[in-house]
Amino acid sequence: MNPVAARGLLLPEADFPPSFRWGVATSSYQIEGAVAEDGRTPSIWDTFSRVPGAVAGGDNGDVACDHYHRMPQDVALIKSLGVDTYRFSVAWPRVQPGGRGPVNPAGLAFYDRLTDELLAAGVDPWVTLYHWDLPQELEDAGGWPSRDTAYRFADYAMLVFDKLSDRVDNWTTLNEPWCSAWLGYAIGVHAPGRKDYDASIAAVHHLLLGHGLATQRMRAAATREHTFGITLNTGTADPLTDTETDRAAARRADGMGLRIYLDPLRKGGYPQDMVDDLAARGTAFPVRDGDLAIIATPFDVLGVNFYFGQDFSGTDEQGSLVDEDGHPVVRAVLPDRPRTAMGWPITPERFTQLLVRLHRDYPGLPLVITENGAAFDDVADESGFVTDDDRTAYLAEHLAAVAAAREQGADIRGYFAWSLLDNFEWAEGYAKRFGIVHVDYATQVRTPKQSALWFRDTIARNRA
Ligand code: IFM
Repeated sequence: MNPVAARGLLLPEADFPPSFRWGVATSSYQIEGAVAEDGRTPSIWDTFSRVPGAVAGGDNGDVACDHYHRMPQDVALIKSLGVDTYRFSVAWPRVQPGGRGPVNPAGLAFYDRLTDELLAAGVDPWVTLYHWDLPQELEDAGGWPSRDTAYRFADYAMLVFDKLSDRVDNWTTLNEPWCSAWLGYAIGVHAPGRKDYDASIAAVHHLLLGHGLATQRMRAAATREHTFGITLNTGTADPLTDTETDRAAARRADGMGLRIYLDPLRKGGYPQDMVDDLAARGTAFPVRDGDLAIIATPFDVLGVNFYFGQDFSGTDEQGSLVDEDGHPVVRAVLPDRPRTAMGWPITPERFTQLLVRLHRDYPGLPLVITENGAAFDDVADESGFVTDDDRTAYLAEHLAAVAAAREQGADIRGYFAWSLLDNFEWAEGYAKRFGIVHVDYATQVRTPKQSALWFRDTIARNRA
């Protein structure tokens, strides 16, 4: 019997058609380990995680889930969940050490084996080319704020595409460029840890340019049909109160979080209100002739990563309208809801709101939920099993939210749970567990949690 039903938990049930894609997702640095094997060179996360205080517990990805050595058994685990697709990312410094020059055959061979193993298990591989592990040498040469990195990214993408495109249909260029640009270059809580607002605006543009260049080159080289896309981290930005000040703050948050990515990707240019706001701060996107056409290269699917929605206020806690530098205040206020272990509010109804809005404001773009999930303070029993009612409920409520958005017309074609495994949660280290499969880091034993069994049964019910 379904483990959740057996416990008498009442969860919302959502129905999806047989064509709906069901998957689990991971990323290279978060699970692979083996950071110095087979020619891999350091990424910005290898460097950043050595900075004292940068990562909780002083953790790093040196070993992580040791997936590099345990890949076949992890693929067997994926198969056991009944998913049809596995979304993984490729580590740039493994495939092209240093981020430029020839391919490293030993590094690329890992993804070649992974692809074959997945296909043999009847699981469709979904490749993300960049999930934050920039080769350190490219950061030393300027990183994403440097225009050259966009061209280096397109070259690297082609190395992977040339090898895997005979077997891989689904290609995502970037995962969550907002995190790379904002967390990495503006506020410095992610690698490479820079705090330079102008650099982060340049990074936004060069990430998007890299996406466009890579998409153009992969499509031109394709000898059969592929699905190309980009994944954004999305949320909702509502005004805390119905005042002009709070509405302006929500507009700015939505602009920086979503529209500065989706407008150039789908509408051919940066939103004018954000261009004006940046001009008022004395900065601008470093656009050159032809860039916007490259960025607006058509793509086939938008990957949507959703965790929670937020409200925004245009005043700080003391009531001031401007911050210490004289810029307008944009203060996130978390809705008063139960929270996950990350402190993130649980807001499934805002997921529906977001998906319907994406469908309305960016029409004609199929959506796939490439990440959704939650960290909770799991307690494993002696056998390693975790009865994670909280995570199971989170997944059920968010799947119901996806179904509700589909009923309102949003073209949503699939859903990936984040994450397959407990893993290295960036600045939070290993303390935060997002997996639907528990990992005992001392032994590397994997044990599906209740949520994994529920997800497996939900997929089977929808297929039946
Ligand atoms: O673990 C991350 C992932 O790498 C990117 N999206 C959000 C997840 C949870 O924070």
